[in-house]
Amino acid sequence: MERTFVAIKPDGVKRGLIGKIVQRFEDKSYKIVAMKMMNVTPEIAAKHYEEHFGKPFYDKLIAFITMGPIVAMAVEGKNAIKGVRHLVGKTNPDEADDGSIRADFSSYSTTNLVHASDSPESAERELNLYFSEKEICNNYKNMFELVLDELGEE
Ligand code: FUP
Repeated sequence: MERTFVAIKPDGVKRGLIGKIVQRFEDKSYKIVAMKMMNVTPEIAAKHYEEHFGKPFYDKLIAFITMGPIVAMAVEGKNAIKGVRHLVGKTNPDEADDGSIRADFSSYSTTNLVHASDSPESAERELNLYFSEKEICNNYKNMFELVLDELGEE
């Protein structure tokens, strides 16, 4: 099982898409083990996006992610890091696969609704940035895990 960090960005919150976006991850079998609505401070934003510092879109990116609340999530599942990125779609919604969240709900790279960690290292770093260990609720099994248990599969 992998754990990854996902955030519904301020555009997703303001557009009333929280439920639809969360549903995509649940439908795919992923388990949400932490979730909170929060405002991203400029300090957290700078840490989150430090790899983009100095790029032409950096200032707009920081302004956008701090302009209203996000919904931060820790999401678990088989190959969840790659799988969640696939459900989210490419950075530019016009290049994202049909059926991905970004392709279905956005046309702009800046306001592309969702962030998802791009590697195990990023996932660990971002989960630690947004959540403390005691906020993680992995003491339950979802329906997919219960079915796999019945089959004796991991
Ligand atoms: P992603 O991993 O798909 O979220 O994309 P990146 O980490 O490359 O970029 C992070 C965010 O920077 C994107 F979600 C939106 C913003 N961005 C732009 O606004 N323009 C660009 O050309 C690239 C990224």
